[in-house]
Amino acid sequence: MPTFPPFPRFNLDDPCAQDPDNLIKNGTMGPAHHDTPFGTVVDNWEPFVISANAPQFRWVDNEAIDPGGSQQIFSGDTFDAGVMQTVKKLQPNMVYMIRLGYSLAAKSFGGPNVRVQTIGRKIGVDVNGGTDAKSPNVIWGPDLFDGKAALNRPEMQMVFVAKANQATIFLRAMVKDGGEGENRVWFDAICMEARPDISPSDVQQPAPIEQTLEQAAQARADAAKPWMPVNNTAALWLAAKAMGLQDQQTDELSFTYKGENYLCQVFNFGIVYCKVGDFGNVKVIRK
Ligand SMILES: [Ca+2]
Repeated sequence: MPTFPPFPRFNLDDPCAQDPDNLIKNGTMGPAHHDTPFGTVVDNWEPFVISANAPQFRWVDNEAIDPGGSQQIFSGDTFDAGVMQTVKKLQPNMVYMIRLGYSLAAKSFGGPNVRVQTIGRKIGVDVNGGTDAKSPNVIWGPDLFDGKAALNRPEMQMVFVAKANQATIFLRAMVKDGGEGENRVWFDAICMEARPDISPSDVQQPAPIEQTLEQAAQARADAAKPWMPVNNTAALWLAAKAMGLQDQQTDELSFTYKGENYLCQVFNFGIVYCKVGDFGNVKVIRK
């Protein structure tokens, strides 16, 4: 059975992030970017924060390997955070390969970048397209704490077998040393392509952990696009009102769990859900 690494060559042409067949959107990491509560993040990517303290995010054009600048994450303190993108229109059971081409890590003591061994990077994938970086379903590659290594590292490559029509790619930075200096990480040149030449049976991949009913209801609520017309005579609505959850933010949303049909609905202070037909047994996930 082949093992990875070594990884096969990419079929995309370098700079691969600019190849029109790159499945990652805005793999050049800019220049288009948007505001988030943590700073600016390049378009088609969103920030995630795992540590209690959040670093700052910033699109920059000071360090990059391909055009359009790069995504920087920085803080004077320790942090564990990154950016993610959900890639859609995937083919279940197809093998895909991803590569973070450039991941520079350095400290600054008020001047040039100083390479250190206390800033790590790793890439991950949720093969179900989930967007929770803390989920045990995220498959993480190895840590790379070598401050001198930035370009086309095997640790920053991964093959995975798609299990749904979408998957979420995570680029994560971990800072161990909160002492002097500013900790900085740059991400650039992210590429992804289908690899029909690799058999899914040749990829060792942990099986996704089964969702609980509550997690399935939460995921469906997260995927909803409030605000929609609301059925305000229904059991879920009446139960939520009785629980004091205040105003609804979605209509009833249907989802399936273990082959059974369920409904959920998002309110200001929680998500209510029940099995279709079992309207006397409404449960709540309080926010
Ligand atoms: Ca770039």
